Amino acid sequence: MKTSVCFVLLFIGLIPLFGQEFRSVNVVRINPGDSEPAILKKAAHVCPTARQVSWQELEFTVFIHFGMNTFTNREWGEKGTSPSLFNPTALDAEQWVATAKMAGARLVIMVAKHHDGFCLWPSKYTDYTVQHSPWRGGGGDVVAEVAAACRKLDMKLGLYLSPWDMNSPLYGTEAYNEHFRNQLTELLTQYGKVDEVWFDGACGEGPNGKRQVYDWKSYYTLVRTLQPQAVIAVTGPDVRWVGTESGYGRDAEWSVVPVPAAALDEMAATSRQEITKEGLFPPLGDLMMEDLGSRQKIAKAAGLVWYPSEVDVSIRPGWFWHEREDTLVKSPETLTDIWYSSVGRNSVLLLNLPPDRRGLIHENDVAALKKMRSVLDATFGNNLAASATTLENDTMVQLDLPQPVTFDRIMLQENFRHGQRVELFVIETRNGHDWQEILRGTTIGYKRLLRFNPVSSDKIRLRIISTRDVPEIVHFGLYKAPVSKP
Ligand code: FUL
Repeated sequence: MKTSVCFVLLFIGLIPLFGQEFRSVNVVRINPGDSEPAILKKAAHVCPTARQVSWQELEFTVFIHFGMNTFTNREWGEKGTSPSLFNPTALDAEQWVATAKMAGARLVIMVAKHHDGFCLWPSKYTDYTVQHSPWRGGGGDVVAEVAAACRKLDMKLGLYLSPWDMNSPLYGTEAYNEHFRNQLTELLTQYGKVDEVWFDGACGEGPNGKRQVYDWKSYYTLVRTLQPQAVIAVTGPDVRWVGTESGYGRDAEWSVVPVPAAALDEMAATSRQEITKEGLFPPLGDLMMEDLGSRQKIAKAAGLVWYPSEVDVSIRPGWFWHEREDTLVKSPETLTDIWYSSVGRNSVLLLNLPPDRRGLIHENDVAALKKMRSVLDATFGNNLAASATTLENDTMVQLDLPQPVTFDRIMLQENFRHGQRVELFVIETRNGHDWQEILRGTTIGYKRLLRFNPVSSDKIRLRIISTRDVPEIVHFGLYKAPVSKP
């Protein structure tokens, strides 16, 4: 595992390995003559940018879908709905942010404009905003209230601005791109620091029946200029959509995935530097495939990029609040299962909490989140391996405990800042002289959480069977989940 050695070498930027020099890069080209070992080595040294590191370490983030659809009982809305319908009776953005914080999230993404075009801030580029609603006598600004609550409660702020706009008469013309950039500029200059900008790829028809050709590059450049620390998700270059809205990431989730040749060529054409720095290309290719980053996939790639997964899912069936769904809030057990299958599978969880017509997150949602949080705290608050003596070599970490412990959860973490390397591992316990396998897994990445029936042992080891380079395991913890009461 040679953590300290690798750290020092990476720190100075170069790692001499087998006579070749490998640098930490965010994007790398694969040359037609590259051998399989050379490709694996390149893949092992593709690393996150600073903004991708900060984002990954958030682990859990919250989405807030609230707007005209909340009042019309719709999901995508329609053009022409009167702003007079938007009238929450007790809107409390601090309750939203406090609920997210209580659940363990560290960033809240507010949907500032959904596909219907209704703006939750008083944009000066359209009349279709809160300013023309009865709420707060037309003097309200939901985005400002969420930003203030985030500042007060020490939470990060993210913003969602839907490129699809059913209401804008400019939609479907080149002028809409400028209109969109104008609205983006308002959002990114009036509300303080923004750490995530979320673009949906949906491209429906506008009022004139036309679809828009989005100028993504110009949107990305604007975000980089106005809020350089913000990641751009998921129709964006920094954060990848996991490919479903179920809450479940892949069993093998790679943060290093192929990048198409066209994107590399574009980078080369616009940059006088060699291609190692971040690019600004929209996601290309099918992100819904089961296998995105295996050896077979990267062997055929033109290049590789660090493009980590975000799992977005709603706590209810819909993204917006609907009264009929008050009884369909995901149970604490399902939410906990989603946690293991997203945060525990090398992804960031983005959980949607839609406020109701009062402008509050409903009591049922809050109760389910509280229970989920208490189960996770009771499980991961106590690492049973904290007092273990650790024995290590390049492909094995062994924990020796003073006495046997009973555990049914394992947390593994790679030093993801240096790349993602482990492809296959096994966990074993020693009974007498023999080592017994208790489970096998594929990728680790930023974090891998494993669940199994309780096991008691005082010697537990992680053996890496297949890896792309010397792995750097920075966490190997043992935990016990609370026994649920009937
Ligand atoms: C989707 C949208 O169409 C949904 O309404 C929602 O905003 C979700 C997060 O993304 O593509």
